[in-house]
Amino acid sequence: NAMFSWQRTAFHFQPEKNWMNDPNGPLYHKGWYHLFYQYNPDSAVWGNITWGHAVSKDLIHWLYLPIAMVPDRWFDINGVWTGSATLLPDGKIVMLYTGSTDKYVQVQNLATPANLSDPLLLDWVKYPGNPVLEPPPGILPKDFRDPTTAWIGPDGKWRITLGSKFGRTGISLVYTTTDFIHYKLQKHYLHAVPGTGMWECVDFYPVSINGSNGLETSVNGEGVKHVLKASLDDTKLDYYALGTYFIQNDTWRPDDPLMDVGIGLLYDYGRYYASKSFYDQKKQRRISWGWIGETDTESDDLKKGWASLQTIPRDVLFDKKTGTHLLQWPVEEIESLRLRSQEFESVLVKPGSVVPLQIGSATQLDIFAEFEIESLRSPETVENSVGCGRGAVERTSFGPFGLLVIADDSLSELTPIYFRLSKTRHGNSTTFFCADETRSSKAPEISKQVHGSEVPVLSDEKPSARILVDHSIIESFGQGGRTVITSRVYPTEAIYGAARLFLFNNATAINVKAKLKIWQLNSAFIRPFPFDDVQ
Ligand code: DQQ
Repeated sequence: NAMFSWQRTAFHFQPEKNWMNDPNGPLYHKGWYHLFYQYNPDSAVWGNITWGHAVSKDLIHWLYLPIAMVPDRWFDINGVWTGSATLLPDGKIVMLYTGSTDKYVQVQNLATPANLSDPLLLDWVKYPGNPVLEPPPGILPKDFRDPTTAWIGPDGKWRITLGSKFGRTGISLVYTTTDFIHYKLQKHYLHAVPGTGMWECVDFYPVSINGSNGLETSVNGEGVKHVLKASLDDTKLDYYALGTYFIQNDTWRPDDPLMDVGIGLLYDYGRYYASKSFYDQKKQRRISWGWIGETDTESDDLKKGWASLQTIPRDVLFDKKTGTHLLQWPVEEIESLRLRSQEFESVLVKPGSVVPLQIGSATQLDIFAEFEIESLRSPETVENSVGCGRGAVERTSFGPFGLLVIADDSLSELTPIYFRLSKTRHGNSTTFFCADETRSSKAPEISKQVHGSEVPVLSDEKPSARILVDHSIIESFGQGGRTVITSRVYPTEAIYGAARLFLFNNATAINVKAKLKIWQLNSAFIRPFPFDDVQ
């Protein structure tokens, strides 16, 4: 189907056709990274959910494999829903996933690879005694899903947690097990936050306070904080918080109650949901994936014949400098796609101006930008305008300034990725990092929003951003990945050779000097596994 074929991406993972949502059970096994995903093999809208499967040597080039699990048993006949992998010390692999039963009850099921010596893990065996977990008393049948990777405590018992709700309070239940067949519900919730509704796709993992590696899921103790992430069904946003895990009673407490799960930080302020992380034992890092949904209509998706993508896998680390944020960064393997680069030392962008960057085609890019700010005058009024504003057209003394991405020559389509500084009456300055989709496409019936959030810019730092551009996806990482925004856009003019990149400064009281390094990125190969070539 050629409709909107330019919206296909060049290096983001997406199936050849039909619907995809959450990333499932990522793991590394015998030289291959495995990604499973919620997949409808029959249509470009959600339904008939199976587990799609793909493998990669480097997290960038992917080979599609046959579907790993289909809804074919009473305990998952209405959907093989989201789940996670656990690698056991003896080399076995345990997959726990949610099944929607013949009665639409959400239960947890166990599956294992038929043949562990198969690097491709092609065949999966569902445990005949499934389900291994049913909703406990007090939990409604449709509020019990998405088991995490298990972690093991000093008592030798494995723990999993999974999301639910109790009234309007979002909760995460904890179970212990030794054999992944029999489970015991713990007395306490791992955590609960009133008013946040149903928690989907809970993720729970340690991060190192001082180290620069990721941590295996069971690591705990000195020098470790724990991240709790919940995907809020009500808002379709992925909230996280940093805190402390108490193994004695399997509870977790946020460092800052005002920045708790569901009310504090987001992994990504744009189009992003249902993320899942895993520990990569090959490179000692924690990698997280997120689902980029569509913002067009279902009928357009049906016409296109496909819907949704996955983000570039991101390295996740604790931000030592702030102590309050995670850092998310595209895995280093993306750099293998870099072709020629161009550098711009100090491009002056005066108030109210737009400066084209002569880089040729601008559809597949890896951009680094750093901005120096020069005050022109002290502003007559100090705007109290904190936030991203109504988009990049709203001018204040200190912003917005940044880049116009996936723009055409006449600027009829463009997506500004920008900073906006707000001086408060006390003279303090806060910085917002934003993406404005409102002029990203001339196509009708597309949800176009202004996304963004505050990003800490420390006294020894300048506002900086890394931006990955891939035809219809813009992943923007502010201040080394403290604040991340994914934009799903649908250009109709700014496509292929017509796509351009510009600098802009819509502030009224500052000059901006931009320093940039921009790489053209090659396409990744993402295609069926070449079984025939091998046999
Ligand atoms: N998607 C799955 C559920 C999960 C939701 C169903 C989140 O398991 O809660 O496709 O997007």
